[in-house]
Amino acid sequence: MNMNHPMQESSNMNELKDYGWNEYWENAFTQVSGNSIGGKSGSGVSLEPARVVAQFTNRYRIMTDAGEYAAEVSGKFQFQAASRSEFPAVGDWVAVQSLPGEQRAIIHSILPRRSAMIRRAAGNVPEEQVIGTNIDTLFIVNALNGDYNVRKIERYLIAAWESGATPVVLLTKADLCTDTERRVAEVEAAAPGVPVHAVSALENEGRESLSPYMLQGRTIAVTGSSGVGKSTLLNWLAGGDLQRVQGIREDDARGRHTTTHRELFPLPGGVIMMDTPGMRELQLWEADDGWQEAFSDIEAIAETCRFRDCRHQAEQGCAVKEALRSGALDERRYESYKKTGRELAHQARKEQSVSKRQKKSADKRIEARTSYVKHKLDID
Ligand SMILES: Nc1nc2c(ncn2[C@@H]2O[C@H](COP(=O)(O)OP(=O)(O)OP(=O)(O)O)[C@@H](O)[C@H]2O)c(=O)[nH]1
Ligand SMILES: [Mg+2]
Ligand SMILES: [Zn+2]
Repeated sequence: MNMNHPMQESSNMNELKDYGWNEYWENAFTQVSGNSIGGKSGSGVSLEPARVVAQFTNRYRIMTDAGEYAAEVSGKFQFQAASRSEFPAVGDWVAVQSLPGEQRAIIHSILPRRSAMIRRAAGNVPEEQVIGTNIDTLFIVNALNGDYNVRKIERYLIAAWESGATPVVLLTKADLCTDTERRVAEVEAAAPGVPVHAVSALENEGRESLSPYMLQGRTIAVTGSSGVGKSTLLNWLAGGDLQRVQGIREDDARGRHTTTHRELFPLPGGVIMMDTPGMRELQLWEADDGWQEAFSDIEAIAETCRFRDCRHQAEQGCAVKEALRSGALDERRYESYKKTGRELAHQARKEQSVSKRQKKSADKRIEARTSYVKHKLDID
């Protein structure tokens, strides 16, 4: 054993503890690396655990127990990854080979994710993009000014429920709003089972309502459009300026992104927060379960329709139609339910046709190879 190696002190993983390292991850690491910390993997490489703190295309910043390193994935990893979502993302726990003299490390594998927030990447080819992983609580942020939009919150909730993280809706800039209570109630009606809190970082209001989430070792990710106050929220909760925020005069500059990459920050008290760049639009990716969960109230009403296969159109005894008539179900919410449902179905069809095309060309390759082999061996 090389006693000079910083990772040999496995009982003292202080740096990593600040990033949420615990027994669960220690076990997961042992499984993946096939050995204990500082031990050798099957290929003889000495592996250590680390957490991905920030990502810049193919380069990562990771936290190891010896401090922060720059990292890239190994050649084998790159070769074996079938899609972009299989590459490390911010929040991932990884097994790395560190090159201490260079403050650099090679990522060999990712420990199985406990949660993953995924959206459809921009572009024509359906492809998933991982926003963040191993998130315990997801703060869905909407500001109580021009940005306020219940339908947008519903979209985030679909992705959040699908991710495995527990969603919480935060309505920021409460100081700019005169009917906060009505809006909180409105969002609560569109977010069954989800806590909704109004806060103002500017006026230091509503902070205590967030304390149930600020738990030692927990990871909270903050998502929402640009300018809603995500980084301001982080700084406020951290009690210091960790992130740059938009200048006052830029406040209404739409499309201006102040935060440009995702990053983890350990806060005093032990919670770990992930700041993210604002999203112009959250494009949904495969999320049937998340969709059902986000609209569980409508699903519950539909269960009481007279016919099990009711399409809520002209059927007799349709509970959904009745709820819309009585006002128990908001028309706009029902529209949003149908629209997002159609969107998910359309996207699933697109993915299917792409995978069919991919399968076809794979079949062709196999066919070509087989006939080549047959030709070589002169058989039929
Ligand atoms: N009135 C008011 N303004 C706020 C509050 N919180 C944030 N702001 C302002 O909103 C603007 C945007 O804040 P940021 O924290 O940079 O927003 P962001 O969501 O991080 O934006 P991106 O990084 O671009 O995604 C800044 O000018 C803040 O000062 C608040 O509670 N009240
Ligand atoms: Mg920001
Ligand atoms: Zn019905």
